[in-house]
Parts: sequence; C-alpha cells; structure tokens
Amino acid sequence: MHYPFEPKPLPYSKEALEPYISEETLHFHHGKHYTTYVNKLNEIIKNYPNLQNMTLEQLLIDSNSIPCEIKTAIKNNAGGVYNHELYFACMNHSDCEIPTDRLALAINTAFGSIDHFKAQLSTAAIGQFGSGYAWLILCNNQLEILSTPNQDTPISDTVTPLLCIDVWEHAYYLQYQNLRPDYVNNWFNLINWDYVGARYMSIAKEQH
Ligand code: MN3
Repeated sequence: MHYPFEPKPLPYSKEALEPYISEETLHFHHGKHYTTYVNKLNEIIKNYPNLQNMTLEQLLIDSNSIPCEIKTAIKNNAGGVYNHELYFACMNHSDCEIPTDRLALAINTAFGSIDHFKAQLSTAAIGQFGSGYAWLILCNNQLEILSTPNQDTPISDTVTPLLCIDVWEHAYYLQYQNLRPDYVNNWFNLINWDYVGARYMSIAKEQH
C-alpha cells in the first residue's frame, strides 16, 4: 500500500540553497506548493482502492490503469508530486560543481562538453513557454534534454528523468520576479551532481 502518500522532507535546510534560492522561496515551494500536490493526489485516489497499491511512478507510467474520469487529475497531481521530489532531490549546496565519472563522459558524448550541456538545458528552461520544467533524461540509454509544460513528466517505460529544473513562477518569483534567466543561471550552482550521477549509474547500462 503506497496510499496515502506523505510529503518527503527536504534533504537540506530551507536556507541551504541561499543565496541562489531564498529560504522564503523554499518555504512556500516545498511547504505549500509541493505539499498541496501530495494532498490533492491523496484526495483523488481516496475513492479508488485499486490505485492505492500503485507507486507514484506506476500512476504516471501505467496510464491505462487510471479510470478516464481522473486521468487528467492524476497526470497533474502525481506529476506535481514526482516532479517536485526530483527537483528538490537534485539540488544541494555542495562542492561537487561538475558531473564526474561515467556521467561526465556520457554528457560529453551526448552534448560535446559540459558547457554545451549547460547551454542546451538553459535554453530549454528559459524557452519553456509558461509553466513547466526542463529535464535531463535517459531514453534508451541516451542522454537527452527536453522541456515539458505544466506538471507533465517525461517518465515512461523507456525514459528515466535524471535531473529537472522547475520553471513555474512560484520557483523563483519571490526572489527573481520576472527574471527567469537569472534564476536558471544561478540554479546551475545548486545541482547535486553526486545524486544525479548515482541516479545515472543505477539506470545506465554498461556501454562496451
Ligand atoms: Mn514547483
């Protein structure tokens, strides 16, 4: 039984991401926005016992199991929970400023260099029209960058998200107002490469 879902605590203190993301921003983002998605998801599946054994990932991947009348609500709210949990987990004010080991090699192979990778992810994040996310994903063992609107998530049988940046205004407006590019540029200082690298290593197949 995975229901009811519980909000995951932040893996760091609310001021840990200063000065790039303010304590106030994290207070609202984690404590209010994210928690609301968890509560709404629980409300939706309260009356659907068949869905209560499904993991968050299964709710998003196995959409054939979701009754039509709640498909959109599950997509929005399970997506809101999954996307935020990855976003918060992918940040840390750590000393690991660049990807290492096999993830570094894979990024160089896929994008040419770390700088090219950053430029491409930055373009996706800044260019996402309206609310959404930009992602580094592993698709059939290939790294790719993409963006998605609203709380859509790229997770599927063949796609594993490795890293995401939330570009909804609530992620930055208190601190950066309309200046999404400043938020995106600063966010690159916060990527928890140890976490993203471990995620990659646990999923990527051995390349020969
Ligand atoms: Mn958000």
